[in-house]
Amino acid sequence: MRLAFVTSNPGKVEEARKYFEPLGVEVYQLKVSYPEIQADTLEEVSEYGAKWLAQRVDGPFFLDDSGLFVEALKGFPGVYSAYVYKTIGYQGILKLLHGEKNRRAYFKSVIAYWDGELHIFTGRVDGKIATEPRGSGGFGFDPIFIPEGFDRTFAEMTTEEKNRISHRGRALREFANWLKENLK
Ligand code: ITT
Ligand code: NA
Repeated sequence: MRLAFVTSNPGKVEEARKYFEPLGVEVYQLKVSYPEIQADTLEEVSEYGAKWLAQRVDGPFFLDDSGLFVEALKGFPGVYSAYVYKTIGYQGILKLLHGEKNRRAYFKSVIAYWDGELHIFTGRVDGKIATEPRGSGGFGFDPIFIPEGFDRTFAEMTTEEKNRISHRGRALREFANWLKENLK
């Protein structure tokens, strides 16, 4: 089976590929841009995007909308994560948290799969924001995020390690389990 992943982000594609490879599913990147609406939740953003794409893309596809939610910043950047990353970057988040004791944060991923109907799969990982960036793996905010139970950032992990515990890995697991049940 081949699965189209609509995204501009090669880091996400790499993670989905690594996840699905052992299951005999080939993931390929479909670079079609879609509107990301301003909404309160990642679910709303991904649902709107998937329905918009459904009218323009042939065949099944999935997309992934993710965000980093920082407790001391009342959930910011959250649904604004892509914009924040492009503007102030992870250094900007570190600056906003300078001197802050509460470093708690979580990542969340919402995968929307369209096969004529919409299916939503989510995953979350709790952790904390490091005081300085570490590591060169991964992408985005990975150098500043330390998942619970570890002392390394996501950027200091291999893709396989990150997939085992990450928001995206968890959403991909739900997605893969659903596919197993529904493609019999
Ligand atoms: P799309 O084309 O798939 O939308 P994007 O990079 O814009 O790619 P998102 O809107 O889902 O993706 O991501 C919001 C931001 O959060 C973006 O800057 C990402 O780099 C970052 N991000 C998403 N997942 C991440 C992860 O697993 N680790 C670190 N940063 C992540
Ligand atoms: Na995006």
